[in-house]
Amino acid sequence: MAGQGRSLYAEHIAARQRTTEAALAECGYDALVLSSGAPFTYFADDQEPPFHENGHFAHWVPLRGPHHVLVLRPGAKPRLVRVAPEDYWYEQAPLGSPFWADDFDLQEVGTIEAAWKLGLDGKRVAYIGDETARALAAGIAGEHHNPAALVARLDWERAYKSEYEVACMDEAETIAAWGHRAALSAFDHGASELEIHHAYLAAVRCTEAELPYPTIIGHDEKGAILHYTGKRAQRNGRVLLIDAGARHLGYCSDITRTWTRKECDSRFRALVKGMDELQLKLCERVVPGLPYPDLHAAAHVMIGNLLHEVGVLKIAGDEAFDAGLTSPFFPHGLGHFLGIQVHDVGGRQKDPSGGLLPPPPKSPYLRTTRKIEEHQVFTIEPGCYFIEMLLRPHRNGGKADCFDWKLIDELSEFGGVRIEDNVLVTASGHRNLTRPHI
Ligand SMILES: [Mn+2]
Repeated sequence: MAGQGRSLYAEHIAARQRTTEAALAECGYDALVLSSGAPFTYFADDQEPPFHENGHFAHWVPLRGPHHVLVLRPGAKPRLVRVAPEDYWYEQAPLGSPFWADDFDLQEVGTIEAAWKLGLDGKRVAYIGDETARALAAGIAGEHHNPAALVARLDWERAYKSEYEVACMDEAETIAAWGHRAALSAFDHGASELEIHHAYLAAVRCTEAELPYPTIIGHDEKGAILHYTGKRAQRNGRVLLIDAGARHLGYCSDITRTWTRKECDSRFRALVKGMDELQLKLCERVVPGLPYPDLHAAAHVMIGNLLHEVGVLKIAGDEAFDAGLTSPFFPHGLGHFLGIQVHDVGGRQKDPSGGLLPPPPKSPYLRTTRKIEEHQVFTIEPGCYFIEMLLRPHRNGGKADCFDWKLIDELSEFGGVRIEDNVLVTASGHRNLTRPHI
């Protein structure tokens, strides 16, 4: 990252310093220690899941790997201690000259113990991370580990993306789009779920463990399983629902597309086309000041209207939503914050001090209840699925004649449709980060 990117990063670090200093002052601390985290093993095993750095640490610096320590104090350059042990089991690549190095008082040590020589005696210090035993040994009392009031303030700030972060996310969109285009091409040629997955990985040029989340690649009826991670070998699906992202410098993209081949039922194809159109209309409604749950409610009505047009529902969208008849088709939230974590922090916060806004009772899975504001990045991902478990209670319910059950049974073999873009909130609306690419 050179030139303009370099100055964007300097601005990002200056903003982190400013917001951290304010949060420390409000919570009565003199310093904050963050560590990148410790790997862990499965029960009774010596194998580890892929390591993810502590998000609070990753918010400052894209330094990969466990056990690094960052010490933040008001008015002082952040001190970053990189743990680089002599080791022949794992690669210990030299750091080189990363673009971020000048923004830290950077030190390299050979042991984890050396990284925890903090030099903060007599200060009121908070620690955020999972290496609490080391923090305790370094003199930070347990009551100052992950203090809720401080974590809430930092989570709140993470919702407002700096220009550096948006540039990282733009790149993550570009990379994921390579994968989505390769997946579409493979699907058009009749590839299996497993082959499409491999085509995706080859195109994004990373391992599966480096993706922000496991790919969801479902043909036909499997598209109705919201987190389907099976990878079947059968070829020639008629529908492909693919939900897959990428990472750049720790920042995620999260994109879903639903594609059909000519063998797919024309009524299901109308559902896919209608979902694509209404997804864009929902993006157009994004504006600072709007509570995200209002957008979620609008999605229910629009999806209800689409189901009405296709003939699945015999009543209009607003009536269907009021009667709870859109939820069996759209049983998840419209979207979530996106950033270092694919389901990023802070989406249900009412304010910086930690108050929460619960989701509406009809939509318990909605992850974003916060008011929409400039610089937020979130997903807009309306969907519609034929999920027998959710439809069954309605087959003999009081509103059973509001549904065309014959049509539902005919369309069920095509699974479901979801269209997901990532959007940045601007001063007057939004910028769609995904559509320029796929
Ligand atoms: Mn998503």
